[in-house]
Amino acid sequence: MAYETILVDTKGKVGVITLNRPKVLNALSLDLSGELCAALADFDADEKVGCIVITGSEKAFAAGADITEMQTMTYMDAYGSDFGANWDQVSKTRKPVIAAVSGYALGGGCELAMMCDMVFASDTAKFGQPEITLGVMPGLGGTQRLTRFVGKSKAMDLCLTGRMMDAEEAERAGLVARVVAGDKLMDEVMEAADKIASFSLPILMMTKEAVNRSYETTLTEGVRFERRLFQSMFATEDQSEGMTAFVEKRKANFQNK
Ligand code: DAK
Repeated sequence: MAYETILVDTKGKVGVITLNRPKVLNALSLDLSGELCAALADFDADEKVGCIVITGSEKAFAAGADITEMQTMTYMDAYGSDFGANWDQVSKTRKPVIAAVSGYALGGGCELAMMCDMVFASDTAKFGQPEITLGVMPGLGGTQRLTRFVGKSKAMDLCLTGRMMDAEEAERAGLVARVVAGDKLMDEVMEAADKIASFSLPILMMTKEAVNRSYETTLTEGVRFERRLFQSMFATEDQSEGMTAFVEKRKANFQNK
């Protein structure tokens, strides 16, 4: 499918989506969100893809939702179209998704990064929820996900002052998994994505589901859910292959079965 606001590529078993509106720092327009969700759904359905990467440019992952589109929006425009609901597709993606962030990840850009399963950041990355400066508040999960990542005090600091935090602070706070020198970001991301994609896809998806469940449930229920999933893995050929390969001192050859 031909896209206008994103670039889509497959490298080995890794699907790469690059946000591509450089003139407006990858502002997240309605068109872009539709194309991003469509590309994610395609990669999710493609059995040759085991991991997905979302990235932007060196200057900006994304500087937020497109302010020019929202400027004249009315309440009925927003409510009537359920503005923003399509973004749920990002967190519904069942395969692992890595956000590779360079430069600005602001507003919806920061929220998009947080919808992914892990964030790798270049040392130039800047994260923030500056919506307060525009007379609104975060609306794509910022007040909820950011609080779970960095805790209440820092989430309040970021949402109420609109300030940006750099990559080092974001890593310290738990928002970012790894900080990498700018020119090495995509190498490190692709190395991790290749590694992830080399494992059994159903087991990866179950692992992702279990980690995400920890946000939605009590510890007792979460541990029970994890145990049930773990037990179910003995019904897969990949469990047998993985453990047999270890015993036979060879590399496992997973078949996603
Ligand atoms: N939207 C539209 N255009 C943007 C933009 C944005 N978010 N960010 C930057 N641009 C445009 C600029 O207007 C400029 O365009 P021209 O003037 O060249 O035509 C171009 O990108 C380059 O930007 P600057 O000249 O400003 O570049 P600087 O390096 O000087 O500054 C900056 C970079 C990132 C600090 C600055 O551009 C900036 O402050 N940008 C806005 C950041 C921001 O406030 N982001 C939050 C947006 S609100 C929801 C859906 C979405 C959302 C909420 C709810 N629902 C559906 C429920 C999300 C809301 C947001 O994200």
